[in-house]
Amino acid sequence: MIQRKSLVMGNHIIAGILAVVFVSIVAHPGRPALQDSPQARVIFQAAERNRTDDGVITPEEFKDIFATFDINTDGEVTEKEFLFIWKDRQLGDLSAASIFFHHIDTDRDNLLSEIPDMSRTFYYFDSNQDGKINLVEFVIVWINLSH
Ligand SMILES: [Ca+2]
Ligand SMILES: [Ca+2]
Ligand SMILES: [Ca+2]
Repeated sequence: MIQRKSLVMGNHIIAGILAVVFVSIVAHPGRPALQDSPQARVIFQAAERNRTDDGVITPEEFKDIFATFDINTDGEVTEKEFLFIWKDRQLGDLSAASIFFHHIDTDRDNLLSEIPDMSRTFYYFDSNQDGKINLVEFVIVWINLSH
């Protein structure tokens, strides 16, 4: 239950909202117990500052992440490119990378493209559908996608 009288303005409300988001997602039946990923936090912090240092990943910043993986800049990311950058940036073990790649290849053509894969993936990350990806959204979905 929310204790309305104890709510104070500002960061406490934001922290409270994030806590509710966390709890509502974690408490969802069938989901694994709460997990954290320091790697995902590091990626988030770097990615969200790419254009606007505002604590959220915008669609433009999300495209920048995609561009990082598109080594030959042909607009598509192959699994080979994906694994190469994953390894190069030390994002974790390669079996997780492969699982991640195939989860976000939403049309299953073994290539990641902006349409439809990245736009769907952005939508998937953006749990509260406010057009931005916050830290909590990012970490939770990142963990789900790499397992
Ligand atoms: Ca940002
Ligand atoms: Ca695809
Ligand atoms: Ca969001």
